[in-house]
Amino acid sequence: MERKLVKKICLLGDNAVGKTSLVKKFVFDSFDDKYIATIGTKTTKKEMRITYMGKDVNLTLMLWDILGQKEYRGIHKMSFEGTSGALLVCDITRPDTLGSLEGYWAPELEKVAGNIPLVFLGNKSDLSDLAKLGVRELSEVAFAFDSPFYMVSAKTGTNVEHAFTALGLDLLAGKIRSPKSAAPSSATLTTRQALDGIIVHFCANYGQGQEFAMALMRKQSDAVGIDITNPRRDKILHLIDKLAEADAEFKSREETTRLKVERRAFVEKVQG
Ligand code: G3D
Ligand code: MG
Repeated sequence: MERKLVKKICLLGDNAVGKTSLVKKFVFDSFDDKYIATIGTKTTKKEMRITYMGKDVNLTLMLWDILGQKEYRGIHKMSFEGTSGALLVCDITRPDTLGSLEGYWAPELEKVAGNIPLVFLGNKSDLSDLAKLGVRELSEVAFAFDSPFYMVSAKTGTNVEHAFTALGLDLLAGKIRSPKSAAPSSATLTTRQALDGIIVHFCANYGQGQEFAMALMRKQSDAVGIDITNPRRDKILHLIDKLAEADAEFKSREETTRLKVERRAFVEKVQG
C-alpha cells in the first residue's frame, strides 16, 4: 500500500523575494507577473509523489506563504507552529535578503520549530546580470544551518521542482539538522565540508535530475579515486576538472567555466 503523509511547510523570506511566485510556479506551473500582496498567511495544498527507499510515497504539502515584513513577529511565530520544514527564500539581486534569512527568518523559525529540515533558495536566477549574490554567499549561510541550497527562478521554473523535492526527501528521511553552533564557521572549511559543498553544488546545477547527477558524481569520484572519509585537496581539484568535463557535454563554455570557478571557491576556503 502507498504511504500517505501530510506536512506543513513554510515559505519564509523578506518582502518581494518571490515566495508567492514560487508557490504559484510549483502548484500551478504558471507565473503571474502581477504583484500580489500577501496579507498575513495563505495556505496552498500540493500533492507530490516521491520515491523514497524504493517505495512510492504520496506526500501532501500544506504550503504556508507568510508575509515578509519583519515587524510581524507575532504572526510569524504563530505561523511557525507545527511546521515540519521550510524553504528560506532570498532574492539574488538584493544581498540584504540573504542577511535576513541568516539573522531573522532561520533563527526565529528555530526558536519555535527546532532543527527541522530547511532548504535555502536564491530566487530570480534568471536575472543573472543583476545578481549580487552567488552560490558562494548562499552556500555559506546554508552550510551554517546544515542545509542544502538551490539557485531557482520562479519565472522560468529552474530548479523549483528540485528544491521542493529536496525538502520532501528530507522530511521523509526525518532529517534533524546539526545546531548552528556546531556548524562550520564561514571563514574556513575542512576538505570534507568543501567536498560536501561541491557535491551539492554539482547536483543543484547539473539540471538532468538529482538521481542522475548523484550517479554521475559517484562515477567521477571513483575515477578520481577520492576518499570521502578523508578527501585530499589535490583529489578534490581533480574531481572539479572531471565535473567540468561532464558539464561541458550539456552546457555552454561560459556556464561550465562559471560553475568550475564556483566549485574552486570551496577549495580556496580550505585551510593550508
Ligand atoms: P513575495 O511573495 O516574496 O513577496 P512575490 O514575492 O512572489 O510577490 O514576487 C515579488 C516580485 O518579484 C514580483 O514582481 C514577481 O513578479 C517578481 N519575481 C518573483 N520571482 C521571480 C523570478 O524568479 N524572476 C524574476 N525576474 N522576477 C521574479 P512585481 O514586479 O510583479 O512586483
Ligand atoms: Mg507574497
